[in-house]
Amino acid sequence: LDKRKEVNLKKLIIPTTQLETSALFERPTISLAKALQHSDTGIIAEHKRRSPSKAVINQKLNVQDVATGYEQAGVCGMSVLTDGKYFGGSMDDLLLARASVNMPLLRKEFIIDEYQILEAKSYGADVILLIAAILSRDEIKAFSEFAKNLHLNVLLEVHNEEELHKSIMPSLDMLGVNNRNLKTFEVSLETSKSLSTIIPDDFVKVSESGISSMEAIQELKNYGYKGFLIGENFMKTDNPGNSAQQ
Ligand code: IGP
Repeated sequence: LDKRKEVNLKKLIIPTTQLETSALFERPTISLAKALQHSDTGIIAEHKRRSPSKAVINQKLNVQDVATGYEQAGVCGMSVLTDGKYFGGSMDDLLLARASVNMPLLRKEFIIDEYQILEAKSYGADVILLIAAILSRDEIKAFSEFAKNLHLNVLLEVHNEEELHKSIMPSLDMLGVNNRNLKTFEVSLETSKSLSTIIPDDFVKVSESGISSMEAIQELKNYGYKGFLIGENFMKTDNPGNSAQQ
């Protein structure tokens, strides 16, 4: 089942009018970009059961416990994978995380349709991810403006210079550099370092993937990064909240 088919089926089951009248749709959102600007740790901790690169990471824990643990650790925000096919996530995960914590929540998803943005808001997200590798400049513009109108933050993800140049626009709040190549799954923090100089200063910079030590975070801070998206390193342990505390 590809994303397009999945979204079209969802539209038949829960029409947009229903999303827009849900109770959570009225909830005032929390800005992750602001939280990152005022934090000295900058950690965005992810809930991730499995991934195409690693298969099983953690299938035992429930999302409420993970969310509560992360919040107690004092992270800036939480990323919740909602993709089922590759990451074993669901919209229920987002909803359960929302019911458990008050920090900013990112819906981690391959967004290809405005419907998914309405859905994110009505399931309690504060932030959406847009991935430059799978979107045109026009789509990035339309989706980010759509999200801004709903008072959601937008994190735009890039992996190379070309994607970055294609994506720069004022409707984005945060620019994320994915250290993982989505085609080869190779991870290198050098990607964040080399792209940092060409990201304009008005965006909050986030480094994503493959971060596993305080030293790495310290180093990335020297390159201007304010946010650090960490999944596997926390999720592979029995107590992700405890791991996020260190
Ligand atoms: C987290 P890691 O290596 O700490 O588990 O990575 C996060 O960056 C990664 O899950 C991710 C991702 C994505 C997943 C970054 N961009 C896009 C799915 C889709």
